[in-house]
Amino acid sequence: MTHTDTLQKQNISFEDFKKEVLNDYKIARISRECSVLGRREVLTGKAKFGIFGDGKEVPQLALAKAFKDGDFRSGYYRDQTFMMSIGELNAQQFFAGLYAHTDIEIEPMSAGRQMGGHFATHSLHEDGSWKNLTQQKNSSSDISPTAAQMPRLLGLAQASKIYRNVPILKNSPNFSKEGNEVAWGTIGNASTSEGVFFETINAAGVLQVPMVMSVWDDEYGISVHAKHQTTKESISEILKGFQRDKNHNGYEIMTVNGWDYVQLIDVYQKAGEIARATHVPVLIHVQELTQPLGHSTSGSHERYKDHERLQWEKEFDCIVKMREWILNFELETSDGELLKFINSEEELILIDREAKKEVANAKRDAWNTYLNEIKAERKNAIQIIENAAQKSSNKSFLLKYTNDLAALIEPIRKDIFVALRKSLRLLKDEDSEAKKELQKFIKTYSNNIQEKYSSRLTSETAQSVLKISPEQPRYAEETKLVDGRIIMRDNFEVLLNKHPELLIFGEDAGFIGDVNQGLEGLQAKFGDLRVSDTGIREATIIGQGIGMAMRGLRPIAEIQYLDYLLYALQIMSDDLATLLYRTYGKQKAPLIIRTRGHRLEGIWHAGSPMGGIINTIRGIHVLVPRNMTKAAGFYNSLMEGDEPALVIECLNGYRLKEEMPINLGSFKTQIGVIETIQEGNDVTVVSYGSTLRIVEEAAKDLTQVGIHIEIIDAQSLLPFDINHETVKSLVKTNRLLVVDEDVPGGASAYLLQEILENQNGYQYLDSKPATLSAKAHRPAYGTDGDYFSKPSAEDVFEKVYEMMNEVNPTKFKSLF
Ligand SMILES: Cc1ncc(C[n+]2csc(CCOP(=O)(O)OP(=O)(O)O)c2C)c(N)n1
Ligand SMILES: [Mg+2]
Repeated sequence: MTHTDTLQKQNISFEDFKKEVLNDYKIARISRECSVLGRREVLTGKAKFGIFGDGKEVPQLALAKAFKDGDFRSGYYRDQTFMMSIGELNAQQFFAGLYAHTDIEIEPMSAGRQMGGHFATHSLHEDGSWKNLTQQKNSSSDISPTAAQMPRLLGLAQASKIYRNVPILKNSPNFSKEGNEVAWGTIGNASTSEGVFFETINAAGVLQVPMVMSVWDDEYGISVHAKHQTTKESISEILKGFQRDKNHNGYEIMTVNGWDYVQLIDVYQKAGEIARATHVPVLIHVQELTQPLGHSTSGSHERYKDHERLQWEKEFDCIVKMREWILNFELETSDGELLKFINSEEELILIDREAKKEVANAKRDAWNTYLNEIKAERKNAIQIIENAAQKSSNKSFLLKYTNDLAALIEPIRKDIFVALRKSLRLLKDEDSEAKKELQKFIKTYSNNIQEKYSSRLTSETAQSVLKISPEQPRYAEETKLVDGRIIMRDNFEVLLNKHPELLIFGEDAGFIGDVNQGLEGLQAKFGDLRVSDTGIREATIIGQGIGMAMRGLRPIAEIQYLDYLLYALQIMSDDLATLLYRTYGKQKAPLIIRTRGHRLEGIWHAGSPMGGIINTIRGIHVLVPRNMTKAAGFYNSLMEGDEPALVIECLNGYRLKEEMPINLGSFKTQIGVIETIQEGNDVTVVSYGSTLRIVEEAAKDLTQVGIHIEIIDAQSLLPFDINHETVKSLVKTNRLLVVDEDVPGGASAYLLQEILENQNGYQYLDSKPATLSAKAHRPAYGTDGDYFSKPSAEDVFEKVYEMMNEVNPTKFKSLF
């Protein structure tokens, strides 16, 4: 393409084009200078770690030009130039991120929670409500695991398809203008080796969604060359089969050199147009990129790149090339005038100098702002300790703490807290007003500061699911008993009518209405975009859900069986569970994950790995309803809130009879609240899900021998019993047994910690607290396999009986 074409295409005058080019050059220089100085800040100890965008600047300028309001990025740590180019990151903020400044106004990417290079924009107001995402350029918050940005990217792109094609959603002014938004992905060449990359590429090709995927190819993944990463050493080469043709949908695949500013602009414009207009996904393989400063601050690339490669990288550095292009640019107009961007190199040297100066100033300002805040806190702390020292017998020791603290040139909060807390220890045997002041100061300061590091794991807004008022299911006078799945189905139908933005999808969820027919007939009623089948690809089913939820939709992503959640667990753990936390509440994805488990037979059908799940997804609510009415009530609650949750239905409950409520879609099961389903005085038995039926069976047999257990349904594992009701049962029974089907020390250990430690249940116990779980191995197949692998009613009976035998051996004679 010629330069005249570029001008004509963009319909701009030469003067405007020149301005844009020089402005782009300056952004690239600023970005590079940030990388250079950023690296130095880490090497001199002011920041912990640095990973920068050097060598990838020019393609990002082109990407930014094609990126429109309403669009979304899902990318990785190299994209600082793009963020600067769309106006969402300046040099001072860049350094604030590097220093981990904890103020979201100053460090807008994550309030210091993420290491630098992890970018985000703000989708939410302070109260958690949505901003108008169509009026801003959006970047979903980056995460570190390579390729983990991919599943979410699929959902971000799919949202446009939904907004364009679901008539009832056509008018969604906060989120879409007729589905014209493109989701732009970026990934490093080596990260394309990850499974989720290929899974996402395939799924986007199937779904035909407006996703433009850029691969920044610098031939390396840290030290490992492309020959160890990618077949044929080329991702565009091996993805050729995805190219669309006359007869098949597919991708548009483009390749371009990362130092070729003009070609890049052209390629990105084209890619944007195709994806935006037709929703055809595009892959752009951006080749011949470099890493002038090496991979990150933890090493040097001279160790693994040979002289020739290093030499080539110098020559083909994209900024060097862009500079050459600007210098050599000449355009002759039709009347013979010679147009140039600059008259002499001096002009570029001036820009280089300005960029250097601006970045140096920004770095200094960011550091001072960061440090002054901490110095002010230090000043207060020193004052308080000095006051306490005045009348203390340990005065000299205390003043040593303050002197040492005052002497630190670059104090951090840890230094201040260590001094404060050690000072208090020195005062433990003394009594003074100043000591009380110190105690008070530590408490208040600690509360204020801990908030910066630990708040917003779950919603703290008015839409928190914990604030939703409960509503009991109501029944007609003439009760109607139906299969549990009918309650689910009819409740989902009401929800789909009530919430136009609700979508349900998963393997077999569409046409047949899920394997247990809880969605029977709903695709026919609501269309195949709102109730849909997906491929067998759990990680990207969750990714669809995350991305769509980040754009205002309310997806319910179905994972067919609990055991197969493991394929999705990484994305749930790394992305969904951390989203609100890692953005300091500036992005959310209220995704509901629906699955079914418990009481199945076999190694991969146990349906019980609860400990593993709850310990990896803190930040997502985990709900374990014992029947379908409870489950439906959870969905009704979750739809009123704005938080992600995992709901595990009982696989053996779909055909069990339950009474049909009349207030479908509105009765609500409270989240974080237990239910006592049988009262008793002897032992408190806590369980959840299908195991409760076994406990109930054992309870009947125990009654026969004069033992009355109190049965508590946990219902909600994350959070568990926020009102601390369980301990009240212990006050009565003084004995505790937790039963589940997980491995020993799994979710049962979690419940023990909650009850004994958090609720102080230990003080009411007269017997050793106990758990009854499955064996450590996964359950063997068949009924006997199940009986000898998981707790049975007999096991529960004997365990409880044994506890009572210890209490009263004459009344409850030993069984063995
Ligand atoms: C799942 C996972 N494995 C390993 C790492 C460590 N790691 C960070 S970056 C990186 C190399 C990525 O190379 P590439 O995708 O080519 O991106 P580049 O850094 O070259 O731009 C590795 C192995 C990680 N972050 N996540
Ligand atoms: Mg690479």
